[in-house]
Amino acid sequence: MPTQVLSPHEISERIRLKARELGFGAVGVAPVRPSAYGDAYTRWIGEGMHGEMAYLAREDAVAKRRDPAVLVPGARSAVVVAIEYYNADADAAAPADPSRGIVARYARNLDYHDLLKERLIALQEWISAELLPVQGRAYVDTGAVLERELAQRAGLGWFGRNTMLIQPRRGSYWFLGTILLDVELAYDAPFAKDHCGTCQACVSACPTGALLGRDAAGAPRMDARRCISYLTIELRGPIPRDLRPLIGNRVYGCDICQEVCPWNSFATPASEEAFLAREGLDGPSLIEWMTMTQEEFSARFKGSPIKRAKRRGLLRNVAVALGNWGSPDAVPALAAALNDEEPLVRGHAAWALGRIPDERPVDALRARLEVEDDEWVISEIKSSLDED
Ligand code: B12
Ligand code: SF4
Ligand code: SF4
Repeated sequence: MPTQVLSPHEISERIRLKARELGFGAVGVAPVRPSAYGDAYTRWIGEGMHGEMAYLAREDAVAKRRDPAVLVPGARSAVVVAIEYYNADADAAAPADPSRGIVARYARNLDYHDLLKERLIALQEWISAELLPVQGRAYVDTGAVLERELAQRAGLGWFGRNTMLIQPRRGSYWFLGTILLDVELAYDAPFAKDHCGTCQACVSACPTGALLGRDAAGAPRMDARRCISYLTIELRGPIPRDLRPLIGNRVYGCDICQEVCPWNSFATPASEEAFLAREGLDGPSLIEWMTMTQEEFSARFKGSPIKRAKRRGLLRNVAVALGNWGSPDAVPALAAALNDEEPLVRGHAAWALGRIPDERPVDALRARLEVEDDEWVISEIKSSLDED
């Protein structure tokens, strides 16, 4: 039990110090209030820009996002933390090599959800034990919380045109986490400035046109249905045919709009070893990944965010990347994938084979067409054979 009576200012200051001790590189405290941008969020959902991420559109979840006090009744303060996960490409040539895949930086080692959540719970327990009794809940990514808005309100940074929360002189390769607490604290000033200025680098660099610039009110807008991160991680079914060629060799997530952001020239490698690339995830061979069995997938991605896509989702992405490479070297792996037990993998392998200027794909596609019974896969095969 806490033994001394501290002022709200002292409490907030000690929370900041403790959060830093726990490894969070940035921390701020914000009052819990209804979202200032609730209408913008609802409009975004209304326009269908969330695609198949139905959890973002559920009525109860929208109400919680619009007001954190609906999510955690009695919540009055939000402690918002950030932790850096940047890691440079160990082999600088890998991203430009179309025979190798690019995994987004956040997914090159352990899943951040577990690590951040554990530390946030430790922080909350420490507050109760050392400062004052509190009730609350910790959230990392998956809760019905507009994390970037709370971060901006807690003074951490601004909403970049790429929609990321950017910290001045630190960049955007930072995970966010929040604890909603039922006590009044002393608050940081919200981050007021927009440091994007006239820069449009992210909008121009996005290969799929997912970034739509700012709206009249200044909100950065994205059509998530076109974002490679959505297409390679969140989307469960086939990737729309017109978007496949634009994905290049990005097999899990995408960092392009962060890579081109001048504020990320300040990024420094993560101090947390859990976020530095583990072997095999920095520029993996696409051909090798295309032949991955379920056992290999489970062993290789133990504790990794990549598990979220499941084997069939990852191999779908790898097939697309191989099709974009278009090399005859990829034919044996793709022809084998035509017989995969997952229709999703077979269909994308068929698409990829159709992009390789070689005779062997035609034979493999014809042979598969004779035995294929999935309507969608048949349509992909026929389209690759120019028979549709
Ligand atoms: C859904 C989601 C996605 C979707 C949609 C992304 C998007 N831009 O909305 C997809 C799958 C595409 C995605 C991709 C990525 N994601 Co994501 N994602 C989320 C999630 C779960 C919800 C985001 C959301 O609600 N989007 C809906 C939009 C409308 O809300 P918003 O982005 O907060 O936008 C606000 C502004 O528009 C603002 N606004 C409205 N009007 C106005 C007016 C003015 C003047 C201003 C300034 C602002 C403003 O209000 C909105 C609501 O608060 C959050 C976690 C969370 N619970 O918040 C992580 C989160 C945003 N993702 C994260 C990450 C790391 C990524 C990726 C980098 C992963 C990768 N490498 O592939 C990419 C980045 C792509 C990108 N450019 O955004 C981090 C971002 C950290 C940061 N520094 O910003 C988060 C916070 C997770 C975390 N806990 O760390 N993600
Ligand atoms: S993550 Fe990639 S696809 Fe998504 S908005 Fe940024 S650049 Fe575009
Ligand atoms: S690239 Fe330019 S416009 Fe985009 S978020 Fe960074 S500073 Fe803003």
